[in-house]
Amino acid sequence: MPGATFCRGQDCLHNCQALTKDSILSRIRRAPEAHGENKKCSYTFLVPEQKITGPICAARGYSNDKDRVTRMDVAAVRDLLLKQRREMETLKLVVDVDGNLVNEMKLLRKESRNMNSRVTQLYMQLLHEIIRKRDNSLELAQLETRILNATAESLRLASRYRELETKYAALSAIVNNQSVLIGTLEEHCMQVYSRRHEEPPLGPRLVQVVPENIPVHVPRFNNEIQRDNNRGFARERGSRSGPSPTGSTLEVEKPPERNFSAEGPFRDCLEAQEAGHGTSGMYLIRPDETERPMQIWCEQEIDNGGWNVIQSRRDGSVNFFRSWDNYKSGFGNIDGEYWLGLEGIYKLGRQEDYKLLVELEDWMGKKVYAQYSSFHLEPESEGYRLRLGTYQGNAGDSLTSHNGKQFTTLDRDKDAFSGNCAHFHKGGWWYNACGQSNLNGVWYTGGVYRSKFQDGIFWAEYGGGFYSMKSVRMMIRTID
Ligand SMILES: [Ca+2]
Repeated sequence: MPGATFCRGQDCLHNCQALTKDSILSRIRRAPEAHGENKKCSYTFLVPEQKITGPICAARGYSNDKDRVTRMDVAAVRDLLLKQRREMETLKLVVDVDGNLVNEMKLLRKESRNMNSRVTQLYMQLLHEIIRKRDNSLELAQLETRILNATAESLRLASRYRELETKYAALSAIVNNQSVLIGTLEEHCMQVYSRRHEEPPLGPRLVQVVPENIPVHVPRFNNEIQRDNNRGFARERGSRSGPSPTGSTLEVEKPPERNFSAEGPFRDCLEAQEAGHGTSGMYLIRPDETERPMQIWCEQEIDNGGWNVIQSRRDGSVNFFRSWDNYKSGFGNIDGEYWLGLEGIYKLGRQEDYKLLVELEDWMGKKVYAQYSSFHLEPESEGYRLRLGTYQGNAGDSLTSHNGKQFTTLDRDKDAFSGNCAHFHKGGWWYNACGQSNLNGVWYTGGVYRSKFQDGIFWAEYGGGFYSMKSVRMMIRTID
């Protein structure tokens, strides 16, 4: 077609789509001038000015050629539609991608919020921990202060305790010295008195310390022991409490059969044990060559049993400041405090080889003992002289210095002291001049005692002369 614009394929479409109908027509009209006769165009298309929004129908018989829709127009429109569809798809893809991005964004925001919340929580926890640690450190500091204070206090108390101990030792030494001094002065006084009057000095004032009901004269040996009829087995019916009346002789009645074995009396507690009596208690014994049986407490439950208890102190219920005859025959309550009697101990001790056990208990409840490998007494004609073997134990040896000494009482002075040791120690014992032990002394409460004389129940190696033991037992047993 002469004077028309020529193009091919997509380039043609591209170049021509923006042209208006008038411009195209004008170009068509101007074309022959520009290009000459030999130019050809394979397609001719007209684009209406209005925007194409729907299908375009190319009606045959279109009245105006200028307005007629050609195949080219349709193809161009199709291409345009295709291109728009592609663009729409591209846009849809872009929208989809954007939607995913939005979702991801939402998720990220949510995670961010969660993270913020978690961070806040952790921060609060951290603050709490910091505060708690500060509180703990404060408490620790307070505790350390308290410990330091307590330590200082205990050190102060320990120091004070040492001071008191030192003072106590000094005071004890003073008391001991004073006691010795008093003894010396009394001796000196008696010597002066003796020189002036050339007659024996008066004895200690016995009336003040010896109860009136102590027998003055006991014609012959008997088992003059107080009995408490309130308690226990092997108790005699109708027996008295308290010391025997002066000059009376108490017949030892055999207890009811139900309390004692019919096999008794025994030679000693070991024989009773061997006869099947394994319980500690009161038994009747009759040592060899003895006319009358006597009561004794048998300790069958310590150290294999078979122990004959010859002396017992535990509550101060019996007065031990007594005469020779009392000490010879014995006194007290078999199930309480008592002294078996020198004659009984002598007769018991000569029938076998015996050993001695001294059991001591202080006021803190601590028990200690002193054991001697052998023990017996010489007869009355020898003043019941003490014969001891070697010591072993944990109480200390406070009896060996009395070994070989005769027995001294208030009314029979056989000690090595110029005065009467029984007067100072208020008991009966194998005094030397005077003693390292005084187990028949005065029963004081509480241990350390205050007295003009050293007259408590003391065992010098355990507590010294001014500590009175709470309980004491002396017992003898056949040597195995
Ligand atoms: Ca003397």
